[in-house]
Amino acid sequence: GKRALVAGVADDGGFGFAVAKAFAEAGASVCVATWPPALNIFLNLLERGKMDESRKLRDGSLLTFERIYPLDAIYDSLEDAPDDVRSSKRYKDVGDFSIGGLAQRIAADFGDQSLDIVFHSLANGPEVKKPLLEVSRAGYLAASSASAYSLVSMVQRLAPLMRPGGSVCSLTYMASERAIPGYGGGMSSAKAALESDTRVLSFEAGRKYGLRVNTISAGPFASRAASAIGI
Ligand code: ZID
Repeated sequence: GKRALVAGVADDGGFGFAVAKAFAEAGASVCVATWPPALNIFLNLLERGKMDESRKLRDGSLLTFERIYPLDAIYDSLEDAPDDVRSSKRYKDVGDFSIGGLAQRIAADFGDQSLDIVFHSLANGPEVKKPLLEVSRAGYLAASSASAYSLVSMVQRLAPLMRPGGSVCSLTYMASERAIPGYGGGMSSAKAALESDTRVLSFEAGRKYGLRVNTISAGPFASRAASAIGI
């Protein structure tokens, strides 16, 4: 069977969960990667059965995750994370939460050529409510780091673990190509980068690894992230 990794699942209310569920319905085993600040809450919800209704698959069984990895996609290696993050409550006990750490864990758990699908369903724009006219350099770069470079880094580190013919996919938003008020904080810029990077990565990773790289421009969905901007 196929194995999928969905990065950016921390509850049952976002695209990542729905995508993970669809992969499971199609017969794949599904691993997810969760932002450390949200990891404990997610594990608690799972354990206490709070998501059993949404986990229900067509055959009556419950969606289960083969692994739940910690992931903070703004770090490529553990050394990149500042000490105050590494020693903070939500991060200190989860092990290597970087993208490099994720790749190492997957390689250790399943070996090389063990992944068929990598689905990137994460974004973060700390100043998303600010129009571009008011966005700080730090806010703009943070949005690009979490929402665009994270894909580049994931392909760099996970493509070598993927089987030829495998597929990488992310989610974007039309504000990359049209001016849409309310999608601020440099998130429109980050999505434009994500879309351009998708074209270049599909060329490069297509040739080097035989992979496909795509992005889907999503419609509105009242996830946790989207509720922050009033969707
Ligand atoms: P979500 O909150 O369920 O998922 C985002 C996840 O990212 C969360 O689990 C976070 O914990 C995680 N995360 C944040 N920072 C980090 C980090 N540094 N490292 C690791 N994980 C992190 O929200 P979602 O399902 O809306 O988002 C999933 C993807 O869909 C993101 O790429 C979105 O940009 C994208 N998307 C969502 C929507 C939407 O409506 N929900 C739209 C387009 C694209 C959209 O914004 N009209 C208006 C707006 C929109 C569409 C139409």
